[in-house]
Amino acid sequence: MLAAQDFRFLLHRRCLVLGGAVAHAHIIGGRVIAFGLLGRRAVNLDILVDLETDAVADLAIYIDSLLDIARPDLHRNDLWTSFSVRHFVALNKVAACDDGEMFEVGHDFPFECRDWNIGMKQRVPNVMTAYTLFGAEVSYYTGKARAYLRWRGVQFTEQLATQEVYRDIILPNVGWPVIPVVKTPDGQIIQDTGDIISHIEATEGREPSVWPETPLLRFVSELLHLYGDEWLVIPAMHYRWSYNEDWAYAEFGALSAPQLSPEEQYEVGKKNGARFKGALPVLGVNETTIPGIEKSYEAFLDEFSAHLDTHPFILGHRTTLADFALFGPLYAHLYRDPKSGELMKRVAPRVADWVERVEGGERGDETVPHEDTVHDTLIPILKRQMREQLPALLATTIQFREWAAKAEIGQRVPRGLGEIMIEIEGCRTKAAARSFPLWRLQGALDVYHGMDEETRARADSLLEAIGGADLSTLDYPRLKRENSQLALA
Ligand SMILES: N[C@@H](CCC(=O)N[C@@H](CS)C(=O)NCC(=O)O)C(=O)O
Repeated sequence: MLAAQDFRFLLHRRCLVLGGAVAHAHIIGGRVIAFGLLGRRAVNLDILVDLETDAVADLAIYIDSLLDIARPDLHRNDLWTSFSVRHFVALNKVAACDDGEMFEVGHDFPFECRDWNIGMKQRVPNVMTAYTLFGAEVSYYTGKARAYLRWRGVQFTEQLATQEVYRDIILPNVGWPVIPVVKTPDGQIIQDTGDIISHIEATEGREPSVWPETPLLRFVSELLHLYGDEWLVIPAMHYRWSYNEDWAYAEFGALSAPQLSPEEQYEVGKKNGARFKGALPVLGVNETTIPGIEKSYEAFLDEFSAHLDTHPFILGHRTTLADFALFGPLYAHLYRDPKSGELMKRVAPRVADWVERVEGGERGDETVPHEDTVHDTLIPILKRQMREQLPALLATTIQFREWAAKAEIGQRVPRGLGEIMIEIEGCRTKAAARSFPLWRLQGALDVYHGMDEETRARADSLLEAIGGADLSTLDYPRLKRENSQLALA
């Protein structure tokens, strides 16, 4: 075991690409707890670097030590010559370069390392034009936002959502403790990954758009947004809290109180983590449903693997919103949590590979427009979504209509509206009727209702084929976003 403090590293995340091989490590409470080379692609190296100290040498020594243990077969001197470090994400620090110039190290910042020297190829963004992402590596929706921001290519730095950040930034601006939160270059604070993505797409106007160009695929991307955000949260939370509980407490503690000892962090993490673990009954994760959740998740992994056999990304040849949406559950919880990651890498290495590619900012081929057809290999996943999530959504709309009938326009919609029954692979249980999924569903239905007749007919055939025909006539009172909350429109 390496003690991180030996190298004067402070908590942060990194990606290292070592001539195509990748070193992977986690540091919790100041200790490296897992590392290894992942074969061919990059990855997060959760190391902690204080670039204000003797960073270059420290980093090199640290990586050297990791490699020594992880891959003693590799000859270090050979590696250093081709060594480069990509994606120095979230290093919200200023580093002095050899020639004395100051750079802020931020998003996607390439370093070249030769003979232990790191030369900086690209100046970092002016802070005045950069976004700040407040979040955490352990967080589902932060992973989604980070992958999007990195792909979008906007300048951003990431700041850990410590207790102070919650107190000074999140609570005063958002009103409740939630991550991720983005601060825009003009000082606006935005919560909700959907709002963050829509805002940046609209203000930056970059090409290609995160949404596929064609209307049917755009609809499918919104359906999968709904699935990734609001249904795959069930297996994500189950695997985290059933198989990675202690690890999660250590992570929660390390992020909110990095200054404490590992033992103290664990205690803090246990307290903070209780709130998240407490969501299990809300989601319907219990002894009755766990067998169904595991069966469904493993089948989903098979289906997604089969799709990835022939298509690099969810909608085909390039990254879109659908990838970021599924990346939410499939990264922090189901890939990065150690036990869950083991499962994914064992039973669905293609999915783990996709996670690494999306995490690494891979874009695919952006020169070819999408054809407006849904690949056959996506159908089993959409069928699974409709089979499991649609009944829960329909039941939630009933509760929502009842609530709305007594509410005023503009009234805040409660997060939970009552109780519904959910069913996953034959396992039935009670769960909360959560209102937020209706917001994501509204986004998908708006695309559906905006289609021309010809596209709508194709969408109807798709819905018929996947068991989603009920969506075409579904109608419920409209929702809007106000002050980072849902309100009755
Ligand atoms: N719809 C929100 C969900 C954000 C969310 O649930 N974040 C989690 C962490 S990954 C959280 O902070 N939850 C606190 C809570 O639900 O009370 C988004 O997309 O940003």
